Amino acid sequence: MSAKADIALIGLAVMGQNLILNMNDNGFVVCAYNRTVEKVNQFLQNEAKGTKVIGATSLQDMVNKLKLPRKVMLLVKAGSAVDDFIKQLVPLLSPGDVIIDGGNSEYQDTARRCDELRAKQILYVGSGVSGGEEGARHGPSLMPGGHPEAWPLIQPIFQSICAKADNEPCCEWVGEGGAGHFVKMVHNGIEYGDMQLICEAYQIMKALGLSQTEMAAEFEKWNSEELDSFLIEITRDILNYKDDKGYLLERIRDTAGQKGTGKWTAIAALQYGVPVTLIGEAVFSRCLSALKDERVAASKQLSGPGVTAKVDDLPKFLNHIKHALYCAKIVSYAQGFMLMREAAKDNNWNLNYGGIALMWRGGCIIRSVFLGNIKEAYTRNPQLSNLLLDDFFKKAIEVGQNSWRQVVANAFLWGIPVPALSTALSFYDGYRTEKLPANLLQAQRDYFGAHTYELLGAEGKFVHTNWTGTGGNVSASTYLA
Ligand code: 2AM
Repeated sequence: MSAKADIALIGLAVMGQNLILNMNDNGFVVCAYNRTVEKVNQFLQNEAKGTKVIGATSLQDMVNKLKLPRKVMLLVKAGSAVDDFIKQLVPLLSPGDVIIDGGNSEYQDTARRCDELRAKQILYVGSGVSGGEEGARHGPSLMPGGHPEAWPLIQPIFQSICAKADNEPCCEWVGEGGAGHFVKMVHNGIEYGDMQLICEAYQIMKALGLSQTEMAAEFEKWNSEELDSFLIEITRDILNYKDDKGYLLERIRDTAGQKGTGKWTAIAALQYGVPVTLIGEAVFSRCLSALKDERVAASKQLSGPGVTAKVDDLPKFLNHIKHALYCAKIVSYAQGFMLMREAAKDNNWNLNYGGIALMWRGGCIIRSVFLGNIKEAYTRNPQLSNLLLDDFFKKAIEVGQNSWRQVVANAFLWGIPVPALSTALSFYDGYRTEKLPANLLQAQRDYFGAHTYELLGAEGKFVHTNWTGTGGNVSASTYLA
């Protein structure tokens, strides 16, 4: 039989199946394969019935059915499953063939695999795929990176199946090595931040005594304004959702799960030394929520301010909450882009920040009108050093910052936790502060550890002071604190 498939896809869980059907809808012939081979036939006889999808009974069979250069996409569990398949595939492939990992792999794993396969002349791609099952089926956001020679080979397929925003594909080449998976990781971190901010807004509204219907109406309104986004929209629907026992939301246990990509973003932020504080707080908030039993016990022992949340003008305060959420969201994205910028420097990636905003504009979980504004900011100035310095966002914070301060200050006085809203405000105030108290910090470090400091006006020259007269004049050059 002559080779006829445009691409093979390994991994027939929901995401894999939906991507195959999406490729099929777009006119590509896909060869499906799975570790548990029975699933191939099940898929062909059910979900893929009546399509052009073909199946393979073994990896060799799959490879034989592929047009040259071969393209094989993996949608299997991140980790050793990816390495196992690569190991089995390499002897069956030829130089110039492409392997794509569409799972949630760690970007350093992708960088390593890309290097290892480059040596074997296999073009490796690690691609972020976002949008959940729906996105995979009807148009995900795709963030491919890896061996650049693979891009022209997979571009027609990727840019056909992806989401479109303002008629442009939400898929562009991200960069070398692990760039695609890094950008996907930051996307997921930002998703954690967006969700946490919405949860804090909900918590404040609840404390103010709003009913779920009233909250849903508020989210509905926000969704027609600058916060127009998938996450605001689903929050409205969740608030409105009732089953036979009434509203479901209040019956859901308040302990958040996580699969790790938010944590990876926070770890990367610490490693690169970038203050991605909001995502960090979002991850820690999930950790705190998971301590349900401890919280229940503590709630009986630890006192709060003993006041009830109350405002004179509720509609006005709800508008404050909206502005607070919007301003904090601007900070969160500014921080995420700061992280990508630093990682790009370190890894020699030439990241296109406007292109990344466009990739996230549609198809994925954080899709929003806001990302269109970010895209425009980078179109106005591709060298923009920080989103906060773009005129559009500068203005938005000017308009919203008093509201933001009202919400954070009141939440603190009422004893309502707002870790993401408040850390964003502290970051904003820190970022715009010309002189931070780090002069004292440097003095302390020099006092106890002779770590030296620079004098204003003599930067680059490190000096030590014998603060007590007994510590000596020798500076520490190796010990770090
Ligand atoms: P399976 O159907 O044979 O379990 C999501 O779990 C997908 O990843 C499934 O297609 C699953 O295959 C595959 N998968 C999970 N762990 C795997 C492993 N260690 N090796 C190969 N495939 C794996």
